[in-house]
Formats: sequence, structure tokens, C-alpha cells
Amino acid sequence: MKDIAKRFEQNPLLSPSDIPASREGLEITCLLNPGVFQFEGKTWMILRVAERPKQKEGIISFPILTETGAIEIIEIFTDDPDLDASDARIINYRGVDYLTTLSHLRLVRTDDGVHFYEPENYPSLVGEGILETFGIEDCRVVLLDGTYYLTFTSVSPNGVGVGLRTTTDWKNFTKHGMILPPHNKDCAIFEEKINGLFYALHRPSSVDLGGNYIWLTSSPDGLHWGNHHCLIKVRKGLWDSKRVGAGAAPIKTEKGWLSIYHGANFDHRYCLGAFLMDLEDPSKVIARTIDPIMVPTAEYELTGFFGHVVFTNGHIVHPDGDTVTVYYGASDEFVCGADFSLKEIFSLLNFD
Ligand code: MAN
Repeated sequence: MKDIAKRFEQNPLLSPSDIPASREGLEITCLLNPGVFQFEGKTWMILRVAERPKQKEGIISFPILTETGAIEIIEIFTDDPDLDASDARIINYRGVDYLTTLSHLRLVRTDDGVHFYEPENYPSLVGEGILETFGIEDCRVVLLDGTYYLTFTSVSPNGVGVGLRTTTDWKNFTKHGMILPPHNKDCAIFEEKINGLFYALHRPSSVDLGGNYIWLTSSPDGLHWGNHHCLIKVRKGLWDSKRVGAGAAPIKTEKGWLSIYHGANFDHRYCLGAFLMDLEDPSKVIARTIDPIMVPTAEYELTGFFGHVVFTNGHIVHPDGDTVTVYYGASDEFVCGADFSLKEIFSLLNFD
């Protein structure tokens, strides 16, 4: 298996202790899955910041938001027979699922692509209303006609769906509510319209027939989405046998739209792969990599909060037209960077 990622020597670029928690009584457990964009001549990330109270012996505690935005802490004894805490990310208590951490989104920027710092006077984005009481996560950012579109996962007991907010200055945001209802996540809007329409990749999950597949949709206005196509399915016996989901906005190349995506197997190992869509009609998939292009192998990708995970929803394409810096979440705990060569990715695409 070929891993063609050139990991930054400075990885991890950001760890939970690098920025302060959002409020007293909470600590940052994970910093992960950054959306990436250019603004005012600099590279910025919008980080997923996952928090919970400092854990005490014998008790699991985690925050949730109320409908009005207040924080409530839930505490459960670890020896409670009604508790299933076998997954670090989710617990089930008395038949109800909760997340072990509450996520919001925070901005950082960089002057060199490696060292990131929080700028002054920019707000955090937090969950609002009854569809985001378990937080907002994994934001993708795209700039279209002067407006930044932020698509992210909105989580609540009602389900997991895709929320949209837009901004032009990163200080004032317009909320458009939930654009794709549960169960859906991993929504990446294309950075250009095609024949006058917005396009996006997304990942509904079907519980009975179907599965966790990548779909394509289009929209006249970026808010109302239709004409859905099922594009990329899981592959039995391969590294992406259980779930697949799009990374950041597909990259426009001469040969087509290139999407870097994540795939997981039944052991919850998350790797990255790529597929190529037709430039004029992205519902046509032209090629896909058979093996992953990146596999969790570094220590920080194997042994964090949820090990054996590399996950991306943000990248920068460099002016040389070949280098792509992929920023990614490692083991659901750290933010890291790796360079890829588009030429090398193309050499691994299978056009059959
Ligand atoms: C999965 C994981 C978690 C995430 C939830 C809700 O369980 O990706 O990290 O919090 O889904 O999106």
C-alpha cells in the first residue's frame, strides 16, 4: 500500500493544550478536522474544538447545549449498568445516544502555513437552537462570488444533519439553518458553479438498503438542493468498506474535479483516497484510487483520542498547480499538515 503524503515535520501543528477552553469548567479534549480558506491574504482554519469537563474518577461527564444556548453538564457513573461507553466518541445511556464532547468552531490563522494563532476580535461559532444542542463539527469552507459558504455537521438528539452559514467578513454570519436533514454530513460545495448551478458532495446514511455513500446534489441558489445522485460507494474487503465521505471542495484540474475523500473500514480505521469527476457533468465518476493515498501510520495518527484516523475537510492548492497542502485531523485529537502532489495522486487513479 502506497502512502504518498509528505507529512510536516512540525506535526502535530495544533494540540488541545494550544488554545484556551471556551469557558471555565471545560477543557479541550480534541482539536480536529479544520476547514481551510484564504482571507485577507492569509491562510485560515476553522477548527473543530471538542470540549468536556475535566473527568473525575468513576464518572463520565459531558456538556450539552440547551435550546437557549446555556450549557448543561450531564454526569453518569461509569459502573451504571445502563451505560455503554465502549466508543470514546459516543455513549449510549438508557437507550439514548450522546456525544462525549461538545464541539464548536474556532478561527486560527497563519503566516507560514505551519504556525497557527487565534486572531483578535473574531467570534467563535457555536451550536444554536434545537438542531445543534450536541454542537457543530467538521466545517468545510468555500468562497463563491465573494461569499464564504460554511457547511458543517449539526448534531442533536434529532439527528446529524448539514448546517449552512455564510459570511463575507468572518465577523457577521447569516444562518440558513439545516440544508440537508439527518442523517447527513461531510457536505463539500464546489468552488465554482457549473452551467449556472451550485454543486455539492454530501453523505447521507441509509440504515436499511444502501449505506454510507457519497452523493452529489445541485442547487440554483446554494440553499435549496435537489437532483441527487449516488456517486461513490463503499467497497467490500477494501480500506473503504464501511463508510466514505468527501473531504474539502473538489479541486478543479484539466482532467476533471478531483475529490480527496475519507474511507473507513469495519475497524474504524480512517484513510484518505481520491476520485475524479467529469468537469461538465460531475455526476460522471471517471476514476478512483484503489489503494488509499494516506494511511494512519505516525504515532499521533495512531494513539490519540480515537486512534487510527486521518480525516480531512480542508486544503490549499498552491500556485505551482501541483502541490496541495492537506490539513487533517489525526486520531480525532490533533491538527496536522501534509503535502501531496496532484501528479502523484493522478498516477494512482484507476480509470477502468
Ligand atoms: C461520529 C464521529 C464523532 C461525531 C459524531 C457526530 O460518531 O464522527 O466524532 O461527533 O459522529 O457527528
